[in-house]
Amino acid sequence: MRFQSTTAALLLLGGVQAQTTLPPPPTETSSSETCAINLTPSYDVTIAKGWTAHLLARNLGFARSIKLDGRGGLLVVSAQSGIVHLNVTDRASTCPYVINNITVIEDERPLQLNHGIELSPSGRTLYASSRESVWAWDYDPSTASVSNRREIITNMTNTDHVSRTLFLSPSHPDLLLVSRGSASNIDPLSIPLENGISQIRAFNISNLTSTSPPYSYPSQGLLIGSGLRNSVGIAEHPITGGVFSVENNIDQTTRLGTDIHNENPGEELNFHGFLNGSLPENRHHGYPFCFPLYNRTDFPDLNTLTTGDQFSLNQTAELNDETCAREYVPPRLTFKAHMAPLDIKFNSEGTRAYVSFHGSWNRDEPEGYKVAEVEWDAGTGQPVHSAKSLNAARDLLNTGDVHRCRPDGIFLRPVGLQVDGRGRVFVSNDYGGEVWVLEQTGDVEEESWEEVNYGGDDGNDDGNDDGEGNGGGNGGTGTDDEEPAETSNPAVKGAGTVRTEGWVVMGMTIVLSFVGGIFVIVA
Ligand SMILES: [Ca+2]
Ligand SMILES: [Ca+2]
Repeated sequence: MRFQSTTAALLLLGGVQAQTTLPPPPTETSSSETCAINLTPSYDVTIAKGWTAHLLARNLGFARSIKLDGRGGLLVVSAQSGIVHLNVTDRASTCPYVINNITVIEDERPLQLNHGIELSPSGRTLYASSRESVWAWDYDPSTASVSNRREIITNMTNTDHVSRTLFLSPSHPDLLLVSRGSASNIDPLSIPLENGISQIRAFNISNLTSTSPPYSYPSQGLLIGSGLRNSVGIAEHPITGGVFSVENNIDQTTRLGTDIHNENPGEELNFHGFLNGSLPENRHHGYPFCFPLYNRTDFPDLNTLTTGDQFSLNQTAELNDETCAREYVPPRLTFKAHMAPLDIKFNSEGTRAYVSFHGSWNRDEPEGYKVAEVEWDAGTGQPVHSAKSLNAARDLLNTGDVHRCRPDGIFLRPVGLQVDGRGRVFVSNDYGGEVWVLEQTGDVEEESWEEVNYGGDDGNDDGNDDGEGNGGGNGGTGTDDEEPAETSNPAVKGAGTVRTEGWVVMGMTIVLSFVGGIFVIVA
């Protein structure tokens, strides 16, 4: 995220506001019609067969990460406005709705909370982050109030990527994981590990007192992963405890002088090992040297590269595709370029993970603007799909027409995810200031899971691109996590619709290139 433009967006979107018109309580039980009491979206979405979606709340400003407090509260970080508590109830229905909103934390400059939120297992300590620091408060869920603020981690400020995702490990709740992104697209500052840039680090919070000095991010904590350009979503598999993150990859990419930015590199799902002391020896995932191939079509100097293999932008004696394969950990899965994954959350069984894709700005044909699911093997704790898969992410909730995702309108840009005890998926939307709820109500269509790989053993090497339509058009003026647009006040006319259509979905001018160990401007 780049927040100099976010302030304007907040002003235009109105910041956090009390919800003044509340829906009446439901009068029926267990009926899809019951959810008609909820809000009507102002734009179209499509939802996968077997799932329902409805809009739960709006007027939440630039809604980023969300957290269920275990007492019926959904906490929402509204960037640079504060944290709001939505009192969510089902009453006799399976359709959640919001009774009221309570402001938990006002915009407390110079805090400037902008993305991350966590709660201790007891639900009594709240954590939230700014670009510079992580803060903790005592939290009372019965009154949605905080007290005793203290700064626990600091020294994280840099330009460009300023969201600091917080993740408290369920298996090791003494460890708070914090992700810090790069200061530019291809950032030489991320190379020395002591800069603490493009890393995930874990901090022991069990021994902190109210008078403990804050940790310094670059020099303290346990290194979970490096070479991670901007890994915004972190999750732990509920059965095995394996830690994964989703990473936003570089833009405006060229290889050997050829523009490849539309289809490569892919976004990444990375595996970080376990917090029980068995972290892998090699924790460097490649950035800013190596990047994963997604689409092989017309890729310069392809040789034997397949989807998921990491490549270098140029081939030198010091840095080339072989170096990438030898020195750096490849992603566990690769997703279509520029979809901008911002969160990942598992279901309780560990059989699937939900991923929010904020949406693209750096490609001609827009992609993302959706919530997808990725199938997982609960026993191994690893994705079912191979690292070569082109379609590991299956769409659940999509923007109806991504070509309409322009800065002058409200549309779906999913950010934070939460899964409740009933398996429902809560989704925040920063550009709409909204929260959606997804619920599986029937069987999914298994035929939609046809596997497409590049290379590998299945022989399916047909160059298909995940069934992406050739919709033409020239949308994509939306932005991804790192560059929110200067939005104008959305004036979307009329109400949108929620359609069930199966799995059918509805910059920067200077480029740094790493050549022979030196970063050069290639324009
Ligand atoms: Ca990588
Ligand atoms: Ca990107």
